[in-house]
Amino acid sequence: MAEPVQTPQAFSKRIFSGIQPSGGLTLGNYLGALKRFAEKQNEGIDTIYCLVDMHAITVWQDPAKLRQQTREGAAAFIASGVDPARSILFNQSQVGAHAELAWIFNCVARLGWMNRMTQFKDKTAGKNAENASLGLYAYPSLMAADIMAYHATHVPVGEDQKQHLELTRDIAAKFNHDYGVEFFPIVEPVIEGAATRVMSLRDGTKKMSKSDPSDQSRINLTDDADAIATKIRKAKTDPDPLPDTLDGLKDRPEARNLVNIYAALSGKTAADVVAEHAGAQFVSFKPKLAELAVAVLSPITTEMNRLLRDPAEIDRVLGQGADRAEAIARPIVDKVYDITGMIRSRR
Ligand code: AQP
Repeated sequence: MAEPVQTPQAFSKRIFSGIQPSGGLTLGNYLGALKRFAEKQNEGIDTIYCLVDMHAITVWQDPAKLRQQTREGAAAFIASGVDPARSILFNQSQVGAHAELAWIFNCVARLGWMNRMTQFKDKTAGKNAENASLGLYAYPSLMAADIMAYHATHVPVGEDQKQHLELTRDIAAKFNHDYGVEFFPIVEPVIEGAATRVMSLRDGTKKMSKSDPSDQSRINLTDDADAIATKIRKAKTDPDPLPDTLDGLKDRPEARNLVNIYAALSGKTAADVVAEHAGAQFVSFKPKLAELAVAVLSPITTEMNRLLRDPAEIDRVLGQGADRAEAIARPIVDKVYDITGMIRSRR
């Protein structure tokens, strides 16, 4: 007779989040993710952070660049305040549990659910979707596995990832229901702060993205002060001055974006920023924003460059993080094999 499955009844608070090393990281990744990852670590919660290199290859990546971008991403985490001694920091492919659990979740998730994912639609818009990789389609299932392999309960993310987290909840709930267990927690998205969705500097209706073909659309964490100032000076705006209340920014996405960025960088609310700069023209607001962006980002860029001078040390940190991640994920995934009825008799 099969042994009864022991399942945990309560889950202690644990944070997991990841970033794709699919390009250089942007101001959007910093404000929407990295900055908050460091804050969470400082709240004394278990924090696990991952460079999701297996997600990155859902779109073809040059192998040498992927390696470099993964190291750059690790340097960006550390330079933004994530301490690898206090948080677990590693790259996804070093912990096999992610791919193993993703397969099981592929068998739990329904095609209808995947068909509703807007990120897949956005990433294939204007292209031949038939030619997209199966991995890109299954991306949210791997993301659910990333989170559930650690029984993580909270995931700090930007607004764009909300739908994927809802899918993670659905997969976890269906697994629990199908197997009659309470094995996976139902995760909570943590979407907070003034910059949950930093928009492109060229188009206020599009997310700032590391894979946008236009470098002018984003601020990279590796940009120097001149590049930052030039990009902000050239950022698309409208001819009107800043209003005195947030309502006045309603149909002005580019203006709203610059105000939000200012707010997130200064730790103020968007309403405060508008009140402070009411009536200002962009010709005077933009240099102030550029000055603030340089003040916040240049120490991060300097630290990243210092760390990147020793790639072997970055690899060592990632390896050590992977060992610590594996120690948590392996027993969880082994239990999943047990729950699903797979024989594990190797010694
Ligand atoms: N513009 C953004 N504003 C706020 N948060 C953002 N994030 C990304 N862009 C913004 C947050 O950063 C984390 C890591 O995202 P990711 O790199 O895994 O994937 P993504 O959301 O697809 O980011 P990109 O830059 O758009 O990557 P590509 O171009 O490769 O697809 C997530 O928490 C995300 O919310």
